[in-house]
Amino acid sequence: MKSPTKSVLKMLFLSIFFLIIFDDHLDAIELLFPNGGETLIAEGVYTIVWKYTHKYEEELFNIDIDYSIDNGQTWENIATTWDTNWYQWQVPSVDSNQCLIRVHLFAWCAFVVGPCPWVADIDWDGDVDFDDYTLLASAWLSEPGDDNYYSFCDISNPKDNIINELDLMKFTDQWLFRSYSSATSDKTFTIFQF
Ligand SMILES: [Ca+2]
Ligand SMILES: [Ca+2]
Repeated sequence: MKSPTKSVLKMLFLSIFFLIIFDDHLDAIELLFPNGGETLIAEGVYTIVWKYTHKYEEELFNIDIDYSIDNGQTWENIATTWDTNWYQWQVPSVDSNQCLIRVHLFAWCAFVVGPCPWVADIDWDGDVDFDDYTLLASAWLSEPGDDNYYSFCDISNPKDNIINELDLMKFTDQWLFRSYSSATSDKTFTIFQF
């Protein structure tokens, strides 16, 4: 049986390893149209198009679409949609060459209250980062009944009522996972009113 000290050392070692290696941001969204330089006619109907990837089959995405006519100083919501990559937009009656579109995606899980169960987002704020790591570390090697036990740190599959390497492995798999992502037009576009 390992001593707690050895296990903590191992945890620190693994932590340094994954902090260096696993720096990818998942579920990025990319706006394709309008992405800057276009001229749209006021009150015309255009298709806003974006793309994104699913990291997990089980997750669903809500997508908020906003527009700005003052280069991002203020935003108006166009619609909230889900799990699609386009939206037909009737352009408002405005005249501006300082227009932007912004799409914001966030993941959720059907029939689950709280964070998606496969996400090591221990503090439920939408991403897996140092704050979650701090919670995991403070519950390290604890079991139910211990003062420092925190059940949301038991993210191993299956849950086994101890916070140990299995939870850390799960955590490293999901390091820097984010359940949200935004994309804005690269440059302004024009809405032209006759
Ligand atoms: Ca978090
Ligand atoms: Ca566990």
